[in-house]
Amino acid sequence: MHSSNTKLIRFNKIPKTAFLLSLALLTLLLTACYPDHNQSTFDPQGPVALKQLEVFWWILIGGFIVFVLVEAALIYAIFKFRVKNESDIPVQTQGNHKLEIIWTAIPAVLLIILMVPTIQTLFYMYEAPKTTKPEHTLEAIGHQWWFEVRYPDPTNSEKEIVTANEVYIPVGYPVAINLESVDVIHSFWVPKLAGKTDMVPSEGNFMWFQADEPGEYYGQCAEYCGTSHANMKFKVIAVPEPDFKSWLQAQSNPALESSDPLVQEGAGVFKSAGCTGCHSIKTVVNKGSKGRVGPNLAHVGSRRDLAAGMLRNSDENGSVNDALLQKNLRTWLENPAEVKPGNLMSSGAQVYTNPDKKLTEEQISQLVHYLSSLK
Ligand code: HEC
Ligand SMILES: [Cu+2]
Repeated sequence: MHSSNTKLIRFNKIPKTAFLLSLALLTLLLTACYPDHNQSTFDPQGPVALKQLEVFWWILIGGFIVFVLVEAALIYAIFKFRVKNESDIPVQTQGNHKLEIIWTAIPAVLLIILMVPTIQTLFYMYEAPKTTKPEHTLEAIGHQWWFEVRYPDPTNSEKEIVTANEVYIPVGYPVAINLESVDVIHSFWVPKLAGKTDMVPSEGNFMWFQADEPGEYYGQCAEYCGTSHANMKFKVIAVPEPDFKSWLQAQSNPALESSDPLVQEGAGVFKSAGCTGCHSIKTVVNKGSKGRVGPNLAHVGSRRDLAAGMLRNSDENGSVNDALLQKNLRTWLENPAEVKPGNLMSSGAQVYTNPDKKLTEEQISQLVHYLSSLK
């Protein structure tokens, strides 16, 4: 008697704690899904993300109905067929063709129903709309741990314009993106515009999306690719088409080096310290040519972020803040490994691997001046 009493008390306590705990967990989960989040899939801003969200809802609601029906049947069976008194043995059933056919047929029908929107969406994603303009076809190339982006050169079909970590697109137009990788598998993901698509080395891949509103959309590598995978971010910046064209025009120009003496000295250090081994400051290259190890720096001073989203150079409205940019460049050049563990600049550039070649304070200042002037 006594022991069953204590059991009762314990059982009473567990559900309360469990209930409170699961409530707390649920709250956490729900706040993570809040559409205002920069990387929420619940706030689609273009047709592809919207279609994908619809499939999600179909599957979730379908799954929920199945869950309720199965649980109801389970609870019904537990109560209906449980032992009523100790001496009673419930009816023992072995095999029931009718039941088995029913519980095979219902899931099959449900799966067929869910298959319709799923396959429709797969076809929808598979090819960009026929109206997609060739000049809106870009290439995104995964590198450990940043993204190279290439655009067709409007003035020469044999050439491409190279940039990094910022994907400018014309708002309201479908944009086709050929995906590639130079090393391991990465995945290109802009939650508000489209689901993730793997970037497979030498196999390539394809996706398209469209942004319905101008703005900044956060992207992220979504396939584990090594040490700094979590630090491999990018931004899609959707602007009106004329602005897109003028941005591209500006990108096609090589780095503009001012005659400011500090900038000139910085340009000298850039060459003598081996930076040109991995970074180019010319953006127009032959179509399909191999990229450099590091991001193109011709217009690094106009980028909203540094090192694939690790250091923010821009104010709330998206315009680059020069003081911030200079501070970030300094932080990066002083010790890139602290900003981004494992990055291939720290491990590959002599100025970090060879203590004798370490950049001096003066050289860093000159480089900061030079790089921040590259608009
Ligand atoms: C061994 C190749 C290598 C060398 C040499 C090298 N870098 Fe880099 N650099 C990289 C890589 C790779 C990245 C991208 C790091 C990341 O985001 O993961 C990078 C990133 C950068 C960035 C940030 C660019 C952006 O768009 O976010 C700057 C600025 C930069 N390097 C400047 C320099 C300077 C200045 C030197 C010379 C002192 C130099 N680098 C030498 C490989 C190199
Ligand atoms: Cu990754």
